[in-house]
Amino acid sequence: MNGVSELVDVAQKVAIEASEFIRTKRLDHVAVQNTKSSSSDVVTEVDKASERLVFDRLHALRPRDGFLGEEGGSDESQSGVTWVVDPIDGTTNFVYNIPHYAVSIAAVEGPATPEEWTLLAGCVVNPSTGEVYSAGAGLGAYRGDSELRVAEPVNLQEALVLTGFAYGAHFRKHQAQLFVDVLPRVRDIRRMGTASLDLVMIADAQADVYFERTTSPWDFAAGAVIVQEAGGLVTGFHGRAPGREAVFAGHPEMVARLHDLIVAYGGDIPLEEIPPLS
Ligand code: LIP
Repeated sequence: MNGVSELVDVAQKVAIEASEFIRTKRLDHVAVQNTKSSSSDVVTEVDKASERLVFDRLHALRPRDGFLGEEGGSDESQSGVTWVVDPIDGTTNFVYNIPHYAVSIAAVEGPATPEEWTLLAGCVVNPSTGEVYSAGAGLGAYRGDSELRVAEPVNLQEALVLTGFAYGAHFRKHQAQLFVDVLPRVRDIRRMGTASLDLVMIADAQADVYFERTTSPWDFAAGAVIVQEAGGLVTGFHGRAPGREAVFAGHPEMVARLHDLIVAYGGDIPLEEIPPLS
């Protein structure tokens, strides 16, 4: 697609600069500045400063593009392209100095909602390791210069499953109950704490399949392009678009297997029907 490789270059350049900014800031003490949807949903000054940096750089390089950022940054698109940005994905890991957080930058065409967008380009950078994952639609997915390929399918009993937990306490209770049934039927699960890095791990065959609910567009947009370009499928429940209700990612066969297991145990209950904590 015309212009996609330029979008990949821009995403990489800006994500690497933001990653370096974050890495330097992490050398100092980092305090939680505020909480958002719940006491688990933390934000620091560095999240906000990183988003400002990404916004400014993208605006300078591509002034007609739109912007949608986790920390509230937004700008209408005049070009049809919008940047979907998580300035620090995995903020809890960042606060606790666990070296597993990321900058995630995607370019999408059309409305910046997963049901309507076309994914064009994505870049995910882990500041702690310096690893740069990127992909452009039709151009393949890479970690540095190495091309990525999702793992071949295995039986669920031999599958390493990545997942994440929502910030709302009642969602967490439901997720914990669901995993009572899922955990004995898979090799193991990992809750690494950074959705964008979960997705690049899937693209890099470091795990077999990913499933999470309540994810926001900036959590998975860049990772989704990378998984798709690595031969994987990113989808929601019952063939619907991925989004807040669910994101599955992996080899299409693995996604089908985990999807059916989750559905068999009632894991596809609509989010608004999950009961409040008693
Ligand atoms: C977080 C994720 C994490 C997921 C959380 C949240 P944040 O992003 O990447 O893996 O489970 O629900 O979305 O809030 O640290 O940018």
